[in-house]
Amino acid sequence: MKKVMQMFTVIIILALGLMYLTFVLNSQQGYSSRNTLSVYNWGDYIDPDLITKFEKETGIKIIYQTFDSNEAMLTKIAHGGTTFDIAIPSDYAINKMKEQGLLIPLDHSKIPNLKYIDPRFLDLPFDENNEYSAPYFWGTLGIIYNPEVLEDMEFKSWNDLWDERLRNEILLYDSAREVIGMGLNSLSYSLNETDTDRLLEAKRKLDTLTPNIKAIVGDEVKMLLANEEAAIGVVWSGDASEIIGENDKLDYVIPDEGTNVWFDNIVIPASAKNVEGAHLFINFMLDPENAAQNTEYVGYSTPNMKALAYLPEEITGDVRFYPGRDITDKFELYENLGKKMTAYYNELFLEFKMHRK
Ligand code: N2P
Repeated sequence: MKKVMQMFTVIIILALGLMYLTFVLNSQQGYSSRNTLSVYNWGDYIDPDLITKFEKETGIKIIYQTFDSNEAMLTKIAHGGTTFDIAIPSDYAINKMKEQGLLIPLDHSKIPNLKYIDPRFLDLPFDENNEYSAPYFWGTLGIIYNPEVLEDMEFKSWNDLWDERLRNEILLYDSAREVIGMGLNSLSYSLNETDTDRLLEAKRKLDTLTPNIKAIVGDEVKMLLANEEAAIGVVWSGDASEIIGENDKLDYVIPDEGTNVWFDNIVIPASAKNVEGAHLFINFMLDPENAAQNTEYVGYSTPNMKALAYLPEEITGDVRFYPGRDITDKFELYENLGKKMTAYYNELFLEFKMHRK
C-alpha cells in the first residue's frame, strides 16, 4: 500500500510539473507573439525608419519579409508554413484571399486614422466597406522611357513597344498579370479577358516582342533604368517616380488604349498571432505624417488626403503620378479571375518566358 501511495505521489508531482511547464511555455509564446509583428510586404515598399519608429513607440519588434508578386505572396500565405500578422496585397489578390478565408475582418474602432483616407480609395469593389483592408498605396502601370536615347519616339500606343528601333531595350516585370495585361491592352482587349482565343492571340503577340526585350526583372528595374542600362521599361507609376527622381531625363506615359489602375491595401491574414499589434501597425501607417514620410521614401502615390499636405507640390501636383479620378475611371482594375483562369494566365506567361530562351 505504501508503495502504491509513493507511486501515486510521484505521478501527481510529475503531472503538476508538466502542467507548470506547459503554462510557462504557453505564456512565453503569448508574450513573444504579443511583442513581435510579422510583416509581409512588396520589396522596397516601406521607409525602414518607420519600422524603427513603430518598434520604439510600441515596444513591438517587426519581423519583415518581402515578396515580388501577388502570386508569390498568395502561395506562401495559402500554404500556411509561415504565419504573418500583416500583408500588403493588391486589390484582386485581396478579393481572392477573402474568398479563401485567408483574412480576418478589421476592427475599424482601432484604426481611427482611416478618416484621413480620401473616400475615392475607400469602399472599392474588391473589398466593400473596407471590411478586410486599409489603403496603403495606389498607382498605374505605364511606360518609362529615355527620350534622349529614343529620339523622335513617342509612346502613344502599347503597340509602339514593338517598334524595331527598340531592339534589346525593354525591361518587363516578372509578373503574369502585368505582362499578359500589356499584350491584351495592345489589342484593345480587357485586362480581365477570359476568352482563351483572345488570350492566346495576346500571348502570340507578346512572343513577337521578344527581340525588343532586354530582361524580365524585379525591383532592379529601377537601378537599370536610372543608370541608363536600358532605355525603356513597363513599370508601376511609383517605380517610375522613383527612377525619375534619380534621373530626370526619363519620362512616364500611359498609352492611349489605357492601363491598369491598382490599389495596394494592408490586411491581417487569418493566421495572425498578434491581431492587436496588427491594428496598431495599420493605424501607425495611416497616420498622415508617417504616410507622408513613407510616400517620399517609396515614391508611390498615397491615398491619405491629410498626408498630401505634408508633401511638396512637385510630388502631389504631378498628374503622371496623381492622375485625377476622371482619368483613372477610364482604366481597368484587375479582377479576381478565379483559380482556373489564373492558372491559365500563369501558364501563358511561363510559355512566353520559355519562348525567350
Ligand atoms: C513595390 C511594388 C509595388 C507593387 N516594389 C504595385 N502593386
